[in-house]
Amino acid sequence: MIKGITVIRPVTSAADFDELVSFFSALGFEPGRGWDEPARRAGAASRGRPFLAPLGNLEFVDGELPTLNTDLLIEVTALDAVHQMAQRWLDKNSGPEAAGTSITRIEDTHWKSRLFTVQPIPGFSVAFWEWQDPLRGKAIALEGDLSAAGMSFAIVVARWNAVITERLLQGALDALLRSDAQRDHIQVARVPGSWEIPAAARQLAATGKFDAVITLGCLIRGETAHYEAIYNEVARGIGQSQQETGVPHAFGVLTCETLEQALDRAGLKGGNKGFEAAAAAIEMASLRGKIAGQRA
Ligand code: RBF
Repeated sequence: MIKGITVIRPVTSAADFDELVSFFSALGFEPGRGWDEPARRAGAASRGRPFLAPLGNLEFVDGELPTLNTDLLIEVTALDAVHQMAQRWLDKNSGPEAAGTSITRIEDTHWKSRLFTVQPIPGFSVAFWEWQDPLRGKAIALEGDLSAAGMSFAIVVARWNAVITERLLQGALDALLRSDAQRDHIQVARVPGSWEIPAAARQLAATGKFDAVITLGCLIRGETAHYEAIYNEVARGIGQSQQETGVPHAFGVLTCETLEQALDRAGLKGGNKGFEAAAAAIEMASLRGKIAGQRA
């Protein structure tokens, strides 16, 4: 139910607002959806520019505070690089002698971290910090890695609409090999059409030889009678094989209105759904190993 935490910082002038937006953009923050409200009464126009962070904490502190100068703390990786970027922004935008702006050196804190504070405009300061032990800052979530080293994969590819599915296959192989899978640990199985994918996927998964199965096909609505019925059965069959064998199955069966749309999704370089399916397979195979390891 809880979605996120927003910290609001009122800014007193349009120039300061623009400076802060420039500073946080320069540091590489992901911009959120900004807003501009026209004045509802005289002089009451307002605007907002959110900057997004992947994690937020609301922290109550009883006792010594993490920093004396600000209550806005931003955890980062590569603190030295962030310090350099902040310094560079200050040099460019406010000049070294500009009154009211400042940046401290990076210093150790009393809580096993390193921290610096920067004041990009007078009256606004923010602290950036990083754990001394890099593993401390790791996300709490259990996540798969994108290394396929030592893993085995089966790829089931439909021959129907081969102009598309061969591209998906190239994308999938590209993702596996670039993630350190070995060629002789990849088994490609060809089937006539998407309809046949689930049965082959199931048989391959049941051998227990593969860490993941990647399914590739292409159904084009305009050219496929009973499109919905076929598609539903293919999706259900692949899902069922995954659940009953416990082997991750990546879903790379395109469902498109037209051939042109299918070609778009099978882009050899960018936007190749075969590549994406293979990346998902690697991640899920890795996650499965980690979850199994946790239980042991
Ligand atoms: N297979 C696909 O992978 N994509 C399609 O778009 C597709 N369209 C089909 C349209 C018709 C009218 C028929 C009869 C089959 C189609 N198939 C398609 C093949 C299907 O997946 C399967 O290979 C065959 O029906 C043989 O079992």
